[in-house]
This record gives sequence, structure tokens and C-alpha cells, in this order.
Amino acid sequence: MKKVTGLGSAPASEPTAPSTYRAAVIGTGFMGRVHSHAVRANGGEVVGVAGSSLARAEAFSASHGAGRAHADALELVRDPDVDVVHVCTPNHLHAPLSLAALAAGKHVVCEKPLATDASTARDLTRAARDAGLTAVVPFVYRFHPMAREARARVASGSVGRVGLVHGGYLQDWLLRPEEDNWRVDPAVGGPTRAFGDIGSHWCDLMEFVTGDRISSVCAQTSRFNERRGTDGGRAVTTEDLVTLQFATESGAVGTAVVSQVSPGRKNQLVLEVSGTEGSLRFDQERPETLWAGGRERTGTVSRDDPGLSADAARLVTLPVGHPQGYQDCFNALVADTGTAVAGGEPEGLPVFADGLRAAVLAEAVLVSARERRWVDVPAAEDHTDRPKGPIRPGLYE
Ligand code: NAI
Ligand code: SOE
Repeated sequence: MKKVTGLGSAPASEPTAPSTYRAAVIGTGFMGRVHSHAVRANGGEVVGVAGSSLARAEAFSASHGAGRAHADALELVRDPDVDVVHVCTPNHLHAPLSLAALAAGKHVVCEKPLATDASTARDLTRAARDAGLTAVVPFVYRFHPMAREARARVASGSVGRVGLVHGGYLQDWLLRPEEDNWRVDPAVGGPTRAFGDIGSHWCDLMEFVTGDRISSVCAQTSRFNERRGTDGGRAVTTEDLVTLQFATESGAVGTAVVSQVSPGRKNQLVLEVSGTEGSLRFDQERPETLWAGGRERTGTVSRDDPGLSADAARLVTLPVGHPQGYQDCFNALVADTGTAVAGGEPEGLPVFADGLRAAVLAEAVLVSARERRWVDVPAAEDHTDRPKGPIRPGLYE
């Protein structure tokens, strides 16, 4: 496994970076497990864990080797043995826990959505900037080698001028009225569900790959289920699906379909980009290849392509034919977080400014759907912790 790189390599005159990635994990569900694996895969340590109860934290600690179990998440956040706090809780707790971590001088990896409204996401982004700490939001699909390859090909100009971007993010785990989750409740998940939960990933990947930005949106939202839960359930106000039409700053047009109620679709994020010279299609359920279309020649690119870009190649950890996947993306995200903590500038690390961007887009989508009109998307106001590197020049300016 790849080790956290760069840790402990700071010059003697600068604050000493920790020699091990010492993490706190808050939340013991799906993401708590995935983040913990990623920390350990990088040679790091999960020194403590907190959940919704001490019993849950203890059970997680026992099964995942996660150090001390805490009843109080804030006590864990302030533990001097912790350098990086991973916030893996339901959405409404992201902002208070991240702010507490930054106030305690800790680096943060806060799950998406960074906050359930744009104003709070802006406060968090500013707090991270002012504290000078690494502050990451896991838009993790950026870490598939073939997504990076698509980005590099667009940036190199090999697909020409991009004029059309389309695709979607489809799931079915909330198809039936008896299927319920904390994400459905706006007080916990936030006012947008399908878009905030998964549409945000699609938009992040779309802007990351194209280096372009959505400048206006026209959205519709809808629901299959007006009530959810057992015994008649409760009234639902968050959307099951969203259709989105958009325009970009560079003049491209596009569409995206986002659904958590599409039978048979488990976690299908598809992004297709068409330029004047070629098309590219990435499917996160088939992430080992990138479809590359052209008038004269069409085929698939795989991880062992001799022309693979450096940024895609650096994320290849296994020989081709031995599939890499979702957990590998998180392992790479934590590796790059470790590099950033040590003062490095890893390419394409999604930071709080990207979480703010998603929150701004979410508000534009909700306004558009509610008022049944096109809505301009404001440019990102806060570009302090913008991703470094040559691929997205001017994007945050
Ligand atoms: P989950 O429901 O599996 O786990 C949430 C955990 O938070 C539970 O273990 C629960 O006990 C714990 N929790 C609840 N209240 C708490 C409190 N007061 N203090 C500490 N812990 C508390 O949810 P899942 O799927 O792990 O999602 C967590 C977050 O991660 C969400 O914000 C979600 O949007 C995000 N997520 C991101 C993904 C990505 O690809 N970046 C993938 C899946 C989820
Ligand atoms: C559920 O819709 C979920 O786990 C999201 O919360 C994640 O962000 C997405 O990556 C997978 O699906």
C-alpha cells in the first residue's frame, strides 16, 4: 500500500509535521468504515472514534482497531493525539464538528455536503483559510485514474473545444415508500436530498474533468414517494429525483439526471463530454476504462495505456486486470490529504472551497426548481484554498 507521503519531511525551521497520520473518526457507519480503512491503508492510525452512542463507538473500535471509543465527539476532536478529524456523520453535524476541529487546530476531512446551506459552507471555508489548516471534502470520484485521464485529455485539448456535457447519477436504494433514511429528513440531511447527496458528486466531477463551471441552471425536482417509512410513514419534502439543464462559463451546454429511485441502478455515475475533436465517457461502476470516441477511431483506454497522463498514472496502484475501485479512491484521497498536511500541494485534492461550490450549486438548483426558471449560478466568492496546478486556470478567480 502507498504510504502517506511527505509527512515528517518539513524543513527544521517550519512547524514539524506529524510522522504518522493520526486520525479521529466521527461516525461509525458506511463512511466511518471506509475512512478508517483508508487511514490504515496509508500507514496511519485511527486514535479514536465517536458515534451516536458510546456502545456504537466501542463496537466500532473493537471491529476496526480504532483506538479509544469516545462518548463525546468534541472531547475526541480536542484530543492532543489527534492531527486530522474525519467527520463521517449525518449532514447536519458536519458544520459544528468541522468548526470545532478547526478551532482546536486540527486538519479536517469533512464528508459532503460540507454544510446544508451555502452561508454556513462559506463560513467553514473562511475558517479553514484563516486557520491555515488542510480542509478536505471527499468528492472521491475524482480519484479514479480514468476520471483523471479524462480531465488530462480535456486539458490537453485532444477532444477539442467542449460543447456538450451530459450524464447522470442514478441509484435505486430509496425506490420504495418503506425505504427510509436520515437523508430524507431535511432537518438532518438538508433541504435537498437527491441533488445534495449525489447530484453534488456529478457536478463536482463534471467541473473537475472539464475545467469549466456551470454558470446557469434550469432544474426540475420530483418525487416517487410522498410518504416514507412504516405504518403510513411520514410526509416527505426532499426530492427523489432531479433533471438539470445547464450552461457553462465557456459556452458549453449540458444535462444531468439525478435519481435515487431508478430500479436496477445502484450507483451509476456517468459523465460524457463531447468536444469538436472527440468524446469521452466515464462510468464509475466501470471505472477501469474510459471510452474515447472519434469520427475516425473509437475505443477504450485502460490503466496500462502507454500514453496515460502522469496524474492518472500516479493513482494506479495495481496491475491492470486486478480491478481498482471505490475504496482505492478513498485511500488515494487520504494519501493526498497527508501530503497536504505536510505542506505539499497534491493535484486535484477537493477542499472546502469545492464543498462551498457544491452548496452554491445546490441552492441554485432548489431556487430554479421552486420558481420554474433559469437561475444564474454565482461564481465562487472565496478562492483562498483553491486547488493548485495548471489544469483549472482562472476557475476560482
Ligand atoms: P451512515 O448512516 O451509514 O452513518 C452515519 C453514522 O453517524 C452512524 O454510524 C451514526 O451512528 C453516526 N452518528 C449519528 N449521530 C451522531 C452523533 N451525534 N455523533 C457521532 N456520530 C453520529 O451514513 P454514511 O453513509 O456513512 O454517511 C455519512 C456521511 O458521509 C454523510 O454526510 C454522507 O453524505 C457522506 N457520504 C459520502 C460518500 C462519498 O462518496 N464521499 C459516500 C457515502 C456517504
Ligand atoms: C448514498 O446515496 C451514497 O452513499 C451517498 O451519500 C454518497 O455520497 C455516494 O458516493 C454513494 O451513495
